[in-house]
Amino acid sequence: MKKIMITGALGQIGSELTVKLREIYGTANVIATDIRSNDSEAAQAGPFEILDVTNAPALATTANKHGVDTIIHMAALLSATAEANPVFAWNLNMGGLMNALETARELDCQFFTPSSIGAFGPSTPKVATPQDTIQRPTTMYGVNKVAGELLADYYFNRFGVDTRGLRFPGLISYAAPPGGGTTDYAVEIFYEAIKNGHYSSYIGRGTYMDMMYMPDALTAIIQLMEADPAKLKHRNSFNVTAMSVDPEEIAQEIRKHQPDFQLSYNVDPVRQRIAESWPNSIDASAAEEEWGFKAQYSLSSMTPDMLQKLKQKLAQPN
Ligand code: AKB
Repeated sequence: MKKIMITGALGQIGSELTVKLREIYGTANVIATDIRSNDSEAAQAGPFEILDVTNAPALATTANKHGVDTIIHMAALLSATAEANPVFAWNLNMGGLMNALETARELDCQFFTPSSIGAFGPSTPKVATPQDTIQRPTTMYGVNKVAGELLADYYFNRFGVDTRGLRFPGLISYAAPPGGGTTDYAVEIFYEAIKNGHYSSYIGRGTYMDMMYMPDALTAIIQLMEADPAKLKHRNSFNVTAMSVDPEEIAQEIRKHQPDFQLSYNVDPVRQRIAESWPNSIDASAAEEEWGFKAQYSLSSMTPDMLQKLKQKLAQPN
């Protein structure tokens, strides 16, 4: 990776990834793009372009103009929003991916796109879900993710595009909020703990899903992109995880730092159904073996850091 273009760069992952990649590869070498701008560091402190990824010529022109050799394609709808707008989700998630892959093929770029635990479904083994297993998701997001994994593998096998991907669990972070995901409760719970001392969870007690703290997700992207291709048996996409938790376990951990924190439940049937169709825990041993993945943060080491960073953020004037 020498000159990198990121789509969806102002989203939850992109806004932190852009800053981190600029630290490593140089500010001028990381071109952030998104459908709209904002006042974040990712948009303001380096090259930024407005880009709608469903506009194929615009995507190709932007990548060409900056002479990029790597495309990190983040622009997509998350699971709950995709479920509410399935046609739009198909057009954005699949159309955007196809356009980005085509540009990568034309410009001979290395390519990253995230998959998700959403690529699994109710018939997938639920505990320690293997790397290679049944993938019959029942959500539009999951359908997009499975098709996306296959499409990215197709571009590698058919055209030799160096495509790589990760199946992300829910990502917990304080810089930019997630939007429209099923696992967003695991971020909201920290905001509400600090702001109100109470959180009403839309995901039910005992519903386990994998999660990961954002620093581990960023390291994993960079490590995979820098990995020796000769060692990769898989490409799209690797299971990665740091913890398998339910709302109760997160609340218990928050109470170690904020003993009065209260958790109640007001379960949202749509997001609960999505969560129940996903694994309780996934097995990341292929990522560990093929390119050395190892998460640094557990629930207990992440929680004080997340609370402290979020308190600092929320104390700042808007
Ligand atoms: C979502 O909940 O939609 C995402 C994901 C796990 O892919 N955070």
